[in-house]
Order: sequence, then C-alpha cells, then structure tokens
Amino acid sequence: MNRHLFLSLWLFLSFSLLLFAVPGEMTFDKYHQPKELNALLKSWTSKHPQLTKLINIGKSSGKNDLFILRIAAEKKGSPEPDSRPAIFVSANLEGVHLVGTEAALMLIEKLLTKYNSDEKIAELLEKRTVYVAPLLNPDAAQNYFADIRYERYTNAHSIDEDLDDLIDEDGFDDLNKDGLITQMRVKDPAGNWISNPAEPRLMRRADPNKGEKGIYKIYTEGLDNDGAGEYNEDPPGGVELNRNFPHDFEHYIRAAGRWPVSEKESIALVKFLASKPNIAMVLNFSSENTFLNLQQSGRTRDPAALARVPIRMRRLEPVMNIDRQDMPLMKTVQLDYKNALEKAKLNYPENRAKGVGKGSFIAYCYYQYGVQVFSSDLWAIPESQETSAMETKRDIPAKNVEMREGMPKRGSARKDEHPDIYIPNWSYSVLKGKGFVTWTPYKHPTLGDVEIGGFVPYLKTTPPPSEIEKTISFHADFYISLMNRLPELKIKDTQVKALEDGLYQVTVSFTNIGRFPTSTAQGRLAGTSSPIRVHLKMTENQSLFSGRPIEAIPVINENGDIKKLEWTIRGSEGSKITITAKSPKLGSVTTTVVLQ
Ligand SMILES: [Ca+2]
Ligand SMILES: [Ca+2]
Ligand SMILES: [Ca+2]
Ligand SMILES: [Ca+2]
Repeated sequence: MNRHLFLSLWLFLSFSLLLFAVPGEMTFDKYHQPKELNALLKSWTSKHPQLTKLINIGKSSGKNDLFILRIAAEKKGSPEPDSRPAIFVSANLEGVHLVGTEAALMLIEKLLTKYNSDEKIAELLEKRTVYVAPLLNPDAAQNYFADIRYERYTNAHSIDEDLDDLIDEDGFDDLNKDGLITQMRVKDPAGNWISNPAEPRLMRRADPNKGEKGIYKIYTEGLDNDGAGEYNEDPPGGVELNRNFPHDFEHYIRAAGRWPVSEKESIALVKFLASKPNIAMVLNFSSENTFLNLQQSGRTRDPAALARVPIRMRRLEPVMNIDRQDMPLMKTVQLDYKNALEKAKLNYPENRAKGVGKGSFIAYCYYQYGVQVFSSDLWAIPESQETSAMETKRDIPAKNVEMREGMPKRGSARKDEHPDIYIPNWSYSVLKGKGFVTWTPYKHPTLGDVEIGGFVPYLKTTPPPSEIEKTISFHADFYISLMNRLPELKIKDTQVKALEDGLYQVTVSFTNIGRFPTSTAQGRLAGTSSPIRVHLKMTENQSLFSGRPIEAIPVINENGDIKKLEWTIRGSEGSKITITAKSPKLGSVTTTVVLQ
C-alpha cells in the first residue's frame, strides 16, 4: 500500500474514532466530581429541553450549587409538571456516598435516553414528574477528589467543635505523605485497644472479661496543631447534613447542627419539598437501606439515653416505628427487592444493612412529610465464604506478628471477635491490598514512636470503579419500577337512579389502580397527606337533597380498592352534574353525569 494513502487512512480512522467515542456516551466506571456533575446536568438540560428543567435550590455552606433536575415530558393537554404526581430522588446527603450520586446520574440518563424507546418510561414521564437531586452535600463530596483524602460527612459550615474559641484550628495531617488520612496506633499502657491476635492488621477494643489488656491508643493521623493536647479535634467543616432533619433530632450533638434544619442545604431541601405538595414518594440513596432494614437504627445508637426516659414519658418521644397500616406494603416491596437482587445475582450481606438514622432526611420524609420512602445504600463489601485469616497472613509484616506476644492465643480470627475481619481479606483479594495501609513506624513530634496505617478512607462506602455500574444499573431500574407503582386515581363507575319528585340518586365509585395506597397512614397521622377532595358542580336549578358538595376521601387502598360516594340531587331531567376528585399527590379526575 502506498505509504501516504496508508497514513491518511490511519489518520482518518483515528480521527473518526475520536469523533464517535466522545459525544454523549456516558460511562459509569469512575466517580464524577461535583463540577463535572453540574456540567452534565446542564448539558442534559440543553439536550433534552422538552423533558428537563434544572432547578437551583440554593448554595451549600461552601458556596456550591444545589441542583435538582426535573424530568417530565411536557405535552399538550397534560398537566403542568409541577402539579403532576411526583417522585423525589435524593442522593449523597452524607457526602461519602459517592456511589449514590452515580446511581442518581444513571437514573437520569436512563429516563432521558429511553423516553423515545421504552413505552413504560414514556408513560411515566407523561403522567408523572421525577425530581432528582444527585448531590446534596457537595462540600463533603469534594473531599474524595482532594489531594489528601479523608472521609468527610460535614458541610463547610465551620463550627468550633472543642469550644476553644478557635475555628477549624486542628485538622488532619498526612504525616506519611501517602495522600490518605488513616490512623495512628501508639503503644500506651493506658490504651484500651489491641490488635486482633489472628489478624494483627485489625484493631479492636480489649475485652477485660476475656483477660485481655489494651496496649494501644488510636488516633486519626495528624498533629496537635494548636498544641492544646488533643489531636484533630477541630477539622474543617461542621455539620453532618443527614443528621440535621427534624425527626428524632439529636439535640446538643454538634455534628447534628445547632437546631433541626439549621443548615443551608437542609433548609433548602425542606423548603423545596414543602413547595411541592405533589411529591408522593421519596426514593433515596444513602448508607441507610430500608429494603433490608426497616428499623429506626438511631434508636440504638445510644442505649443509655433510651434508659433515662421513664416508660410513662415515652409517648413524648417522636414516633419510631413504621405505622402498622403501612407495614404490609413495605414488606411487599422488601420482598420484591430481595427477589430482584437474587435474580440479578447481586450478593448483598443483609445483616449489615443499616436502618434509618436519627435526624436523617428519610426519617423526616416518612414520619413528618408523610410520604412513601425507600432508601438503598447500593453496595457493601462482599463477605466471601469465610476466608481464613491465615491465608492472608503473608502480607503482615513480621514486626506486627511480634506484637501478638503476651496476648491470648487464638486459632483463627472469628467473626464474632472482630466483625470487620472480612474487610482485609476482601481488600487483599479484590483490591490487591490497596484497601489497607500497612502499619508502618513513624516518628511523631509529640507522640513519639507511632505506626501509621489502617483502612483507606471511603473503603466501606465506595465500591471500586469496576463494581459501580452493575449495582447502580440494578437500583436505577428498581427505582423506576417503584415509580410505576404510584397510586392512580380513576373513576370506576357512575350510576344515576331516578327517585320520585324530581330527585335523583347519584353514585360514583372511585378506585386506585396503582400499587401503593393513595396516602400513607403515617402521613394521615402527621396531617401532611391531604385527602382526595371530591367536588360536586351543580347548575343553578339543581340542589342538593342529601350528601355534601365537597367530600373528602382519606385513603383508597392499592390494587383496585373502591370508595363509593352518594348524593341525592333535585334537578330537572336531562340536566348535567360534573364531579371532580383531586389531590396534589394524585392529580384530578372528572366525570359528568346526566340526571335521567
Ligand atoms: Ca483546639
Ligand atoms: Ca476549636
Ligand atoms: Ca497518610
Ligand atoms: Ca489540638
């Protein structure tokens, strides 16, 4: 082949490859930085103007934009998107749950790109509205991409954690210059930590009942920057947003905020929800997994606090349990989720699913905002079949093994002795050891001889890039299937019966063909789920003999439950009456009957 021809062909080919590879194709094999995410949202809005609207609900403490993407197909004749029954999808309020942000992005992508090809998605977006907030704690999430990485849950609202009149004066320091903030362990007779006899990489508290005595103190990697005797006691940032909501709020705990919704992000979110009474369901991504654990886990965070309240005073506490009437539905969805997980061959260790946290966003959404709420954590470190700790011993430095001397001898590390035992094994086999920093000696200016090491930040919350796509795709599909289950109000039947003296009996049957009831029992209890209001519109020469012109139906259960309303009306034969039923979370239905 002519050399020039070959060269130009080669150039042409590589150029066209470049052209085809770049546009549009979204991949989910990395975590998107907040600024990339914002650019993505903007590009989606310009690419799909008929389907999207970008809503800015304000800025975080760190002056990052808080975006919500509204997705709804605007069609002639269908109601305006903000007044259709809606679903709110929230992600990454915790800041460390980056995989939640990716799941929200994939959900958006699926809805937008499948609108033209998938009938169910088209129907969903023509009937309903989906609001997606992919990153609700940008200040904290930013830290994953920082030069020095540490797990951060707090926004940038600086607070004085240790009340020394200095703000953010003592944060973490990357002493061994590996770009990660891990731990320091220091031999100290007053310490109450030991390294696990069979797995010296892992630290746990010594159990005096078993004759163990602590030999280590543990600190987060850093210096005593202000020389006040404590280490890293006041790092940058302040409030954990997913503890800053009103339900079961932890007063007097600084990380939870000074009062419920004290933070820019949380108040913006609550205001947005309040302005949208059409939101009927919240689907959330956080470390809380309500499909596998419905408990109010915040409850057990501090058992001592629980014991202080006398039983007769308990009723003053916030509601802590899913309402009995809401339970069967939750159970049904849980079962569907588990079956779907199994079908997708996604192995999730159920026993590690976290329940709902105190002051968390989803606790607020269910108990006070009063809607259906589901949350998934998307991923957990897989627990392989009892990998023996002995197998992984080869990467334990000999020096650490020496430290086992003087401690009770154990054959192998058992799960009940150290529930985290599977993590180093997984890190070793899947991450090729990158999940754990081997304990290495370091000369600390004030603590003296220490060792720096431990789990790398984000290990437990953040799947490795190769594992992102499978789980987020599964969950995006599952969430879309839940959106399709929303209640749907229909008029099933109307009957008119002529009585004597120009009186007519009008009966209308309303039904709900969706797979969720029209309101939650908790929402009715909290007074936040409005009933279905039925209006009877009569003409001047008609009058109501019995029944009321406006009726309220508190709830119609799922799967075709029926509620009947009856009126007796005086009017002339052949005249018409219009009956309309509506609720912000259901939209409206109308029928006209003829008196005859
Ligand atoms: Ca201090
Ligand atoms: Ca301080
Ligand atoms: Ca380090
Ligand atoms: Ca200090």
